Amino acid sequence: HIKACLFDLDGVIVDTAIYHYQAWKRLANELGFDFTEHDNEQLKGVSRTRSLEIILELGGVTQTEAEKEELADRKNKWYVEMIGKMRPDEILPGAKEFVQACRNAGIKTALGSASKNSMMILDKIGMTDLFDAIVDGNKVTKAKPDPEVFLKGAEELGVQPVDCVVFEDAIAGVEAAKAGGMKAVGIGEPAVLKQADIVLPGLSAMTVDKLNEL
Ligand code: G16
Ligand code: MG
Repeated sequence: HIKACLFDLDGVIVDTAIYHYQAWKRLANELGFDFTEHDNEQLKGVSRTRSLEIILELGGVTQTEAEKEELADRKNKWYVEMIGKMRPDEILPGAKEFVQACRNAGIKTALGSASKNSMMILDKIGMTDLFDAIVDGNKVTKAKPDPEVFLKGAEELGVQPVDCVVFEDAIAGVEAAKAGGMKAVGIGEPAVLKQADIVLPGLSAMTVDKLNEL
């Protein structure tokens, strides 16, 4: 019997990938190379530091640790400027409704995101109060596919991993859920999210009844 639902943020609740993309592209262009939307796929669910490393590899650029820190900060300032303008109408279809439906059914809810900016995003879209626990990039040391982010979420909720369902759009995120002993609902393409128990195009296709059929 499912007692908790844990949600990834980018790609499940909102689509911030577009803002990450615009900020990374601006950084790549300043460094003298291009960064395409196709390249951006590799960064989904990946931490800021790792994302920068991937971009520098794509551009064939080497930087010192201090330079990398400055570049990541520069990108983050542009990103924060963009998410500062986010509005509740940017919530992905059905996301708010499903999180609310879980709560109405007595199922606990948590956020499990790699982002260090998740509190700001939740505030801008007006969803902070819909989560019983928020575990994000500020609280974890090991990135997905390590299960840490979701295990911490389950712990904060006081629920066993086996009673949890994770909603994820990234391969690494689905892997993290499975590695933590949880059920995983993939948001996206079945051909991509092969490890997920079921794959849906979005949360508007999800219902509380479906939770116990997993
Ligand atoms: C999100 C995005 C990633 C991003 C990461 C860190 O993860 O999918 O592209 O690199 O957060 O974000 P920030 O730079 O804001 O700390 P998630 O786990 O919500 O999909
Ligand atoms: Mg994601």
